[in-house]
Amino acid sequence: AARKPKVIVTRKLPEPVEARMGELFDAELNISDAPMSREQLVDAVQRADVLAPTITDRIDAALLEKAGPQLKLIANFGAGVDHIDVAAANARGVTVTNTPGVLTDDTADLTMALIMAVSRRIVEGANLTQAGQFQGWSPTWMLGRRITGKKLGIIGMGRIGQAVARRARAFGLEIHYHNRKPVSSRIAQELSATYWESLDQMLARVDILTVHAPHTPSSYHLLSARRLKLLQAHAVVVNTARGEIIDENALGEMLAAGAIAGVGLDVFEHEPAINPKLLGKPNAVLLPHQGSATIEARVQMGEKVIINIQTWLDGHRPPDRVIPAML
Ligand code: 8YV
Repeated sequence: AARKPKVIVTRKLPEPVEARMGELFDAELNISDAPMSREQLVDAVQRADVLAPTITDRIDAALLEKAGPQLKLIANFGAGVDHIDVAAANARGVTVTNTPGVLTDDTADLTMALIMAVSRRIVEGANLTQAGQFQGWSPTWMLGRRITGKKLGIIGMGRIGQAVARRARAFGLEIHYHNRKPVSSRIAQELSATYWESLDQMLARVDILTVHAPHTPSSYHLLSARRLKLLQAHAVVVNTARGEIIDENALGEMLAAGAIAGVGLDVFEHEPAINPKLLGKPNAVLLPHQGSATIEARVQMGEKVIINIQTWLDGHRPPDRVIPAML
């Protein structure tokens, strides 16, 4: 029988995924789950036929320079590939794949949870109740803002943006979106969605803003200090995409100044570090990058990694190949 390909997996994955990888490949698993150091990553790309990294691995051109000629596939565990220099990989004949689709609904659910948590002050209320500070109801106490009837602005109308729009429609929100191009008229009609070619114009009109774009050189600080200032003072900003899309410092300053009503963030500019300006604020609901953190999504992400590797081994084009033109 042919030699099994060496697949190096950089982080601990769900047990059934690791078991299947062990059957199919010469799999080197990360039992400790500690993120790989740069040295470990260099060693991995020198020995692996296939690398299965995650967001905690920086696969840049300098690392790829050090890769051995046997490295042919980077099968990322995750949808976003901003930690991988896809162009540099492709230039060396290394294919890159990701895991889209299987985390769409979970990320959209968490987005709705953040919209509700911030608008209705859920975390603040839960914390004070846990702390024994519910000392009697009052008509004017703990008032949040209604969700029904408000204008939701979506930046990035791909799979996740559309899944958020569908959920938001059921909550009576009005859908506005900014994207490189409008969605098909069928989808626009289904969602009663208004397209804004000008992000600036959309920002000035929405009550809730949510980000669902990939992080690329052109989306870095797309929400700059100047653009954030276009938001209304009662606006809520939610981000479950990538922290780098928002100028986090500017966002923190606006929050401190009361220039926006609140933020719900699952992602940060310098994860796992949190900008101190965002800490200790009751109107900032912060989560540790939990968008796709469900048992189901993690198993399906692993299955997608396996299918991409297997398809590539069989000599076919992997289903989730990422090409720079998509980014
Ligand atoms: C993961 C994500 O937690 O898929 C993505 O882009 O951000 C999350 O699903 C992580 O990136 C896995 O590598």
